[in-house]
Amino acid sequence: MGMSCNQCQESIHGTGCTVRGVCGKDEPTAQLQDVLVYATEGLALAAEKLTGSVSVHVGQLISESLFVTVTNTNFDEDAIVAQIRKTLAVRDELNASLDHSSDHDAAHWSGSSKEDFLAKAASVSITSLSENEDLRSLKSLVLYGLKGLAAYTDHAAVLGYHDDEIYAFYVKALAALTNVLSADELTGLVLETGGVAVKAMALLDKANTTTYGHPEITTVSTGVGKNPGILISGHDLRDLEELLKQTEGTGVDVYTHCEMLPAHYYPAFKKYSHFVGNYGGAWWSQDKEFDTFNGPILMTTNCIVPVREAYRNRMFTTGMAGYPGLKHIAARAEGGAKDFSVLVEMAKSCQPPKELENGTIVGGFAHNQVLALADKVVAAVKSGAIKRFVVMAGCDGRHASRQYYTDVAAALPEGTIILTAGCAKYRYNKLELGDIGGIPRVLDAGQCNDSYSLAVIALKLKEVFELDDINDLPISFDIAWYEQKAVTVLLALLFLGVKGIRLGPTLPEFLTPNVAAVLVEKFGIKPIGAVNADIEAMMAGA
Ligand code: SF4
Ligand code: SF3
Repeated sequence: MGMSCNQCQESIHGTGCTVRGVCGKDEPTAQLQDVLVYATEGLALAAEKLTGSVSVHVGQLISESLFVTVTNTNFDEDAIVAQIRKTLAVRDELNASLDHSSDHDAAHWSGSSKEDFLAKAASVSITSLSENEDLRSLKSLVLYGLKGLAAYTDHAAVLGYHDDEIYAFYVKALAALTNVLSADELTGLVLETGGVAVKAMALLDKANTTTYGHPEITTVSTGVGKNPGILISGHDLRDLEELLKQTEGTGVDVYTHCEMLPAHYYPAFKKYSHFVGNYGGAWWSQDKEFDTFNGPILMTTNCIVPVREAYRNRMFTTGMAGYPGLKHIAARAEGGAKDFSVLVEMAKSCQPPKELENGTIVGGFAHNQVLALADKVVAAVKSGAIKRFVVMAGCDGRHASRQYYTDVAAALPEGTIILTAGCAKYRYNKLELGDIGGIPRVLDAGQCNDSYSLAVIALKLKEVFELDDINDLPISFDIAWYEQKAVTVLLALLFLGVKGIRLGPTLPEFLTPNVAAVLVEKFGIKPIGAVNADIEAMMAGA
């Protein structure tokens, strides 16, 4: 039995990835990730038996273990095995404290070797979730929603923010996935995942804005300076903070890459004069950009693409990210900071980055900043200067079909504002789209989790315009997805009652025709179509 993975948008059509992932994940890595998910379900079954709330320790461990399995986060077999062992050890502690022996298959796995885990993988892959393909599809939707959720709760936890209710939901939902459930029960669980997703994004928003201030309108340089630099990618703001502190006064500049771009919008990071700009585009072009960057690269989370020799010895992972052969920067000790000195020392002997472009990107339109401009925005809607908002948040990816998003952005009529978040923005954030009365036509709220900001803005507009239904606003949703965080964001939008979302570049491979039909019927989800036809429909409110 080979690997079986269908969790992302680039999954092989018709079968999922069964030999080697399009992402570069090989069979043993995929199988160990399945075992890790299964072990995490075992932990949830043990935690479910406890009375009282789920401990922070267990909640955070669940977040970490699921996060490891998010697309393009961790390709390192040994790191995944270590996480399986850690998860099983805590499960065993819980069961011992309850004097409980579990009948979950993973009950006796504790002393297993990597080979043992691999031998068990076939029985715990995604296909084992249910023999019925529609039920399996619904379970997959829940599981992938939980994986994305886990990334967000892990980021919040890193900043000291936890939510008992979210952790209790992990336990309930993961335990439920091991049971036989009806389609109705699973549909309920899907919607509940969306509700918890809203909570998790709100929690992370609170963690980020309380720690680093509210994002402000910011112009970010895409050029390069004369000093050597360190490039930081992924989503972890605390790693960035510690890196900025440790590079201050060293003559080494810090640049953001991909989803770290929005860090420039936070007030707390503006004081660092060596935090100079953003280098490159979305994650999938890193195999070219990392080569010309010339200095060390730190991947704090996804998305990692197969690492080329040209920069392998300059690339580091940390947190839940991992890649075989790369040096991993260890977790911080309680109350301490991570030690990035190896990157700083390496940078000092590196050439400055080679210039790829020399422009600017404007962003920082998270909810607080947009609400500060609310009078202006509302007046522009009332005067007809703004005719429609189009939410184009989500992920970017490799497929040429994503040119659709560039073409839509370029062809949208002048009275439209694009609301974005996530790396989807790289398809159009360097186009000259102008402004409407001083309001830029692309408002970037931040990382994918900052899609929460877009929901807050929509809800505020609904209140200002005294509407009963969010769908009566002049807003269309034209979302791009790739990995499981986008699944989480999608479920959050559905929970908030958003209807008629266009989803592309393709609908998820893990949705069976029957499950897709339910989403179409209940929520009006539709695949993207031709650029002009979609624009015409969106402008007409369809
Ligand atoms: Fe394939 Fe995506 Fe799974 Fe990678 S994460 S193996 S590309 S489905
Ligand atoms: Fe991008 Fe990987 Fe999803 Fe945070 S960096 S949005 S794909």
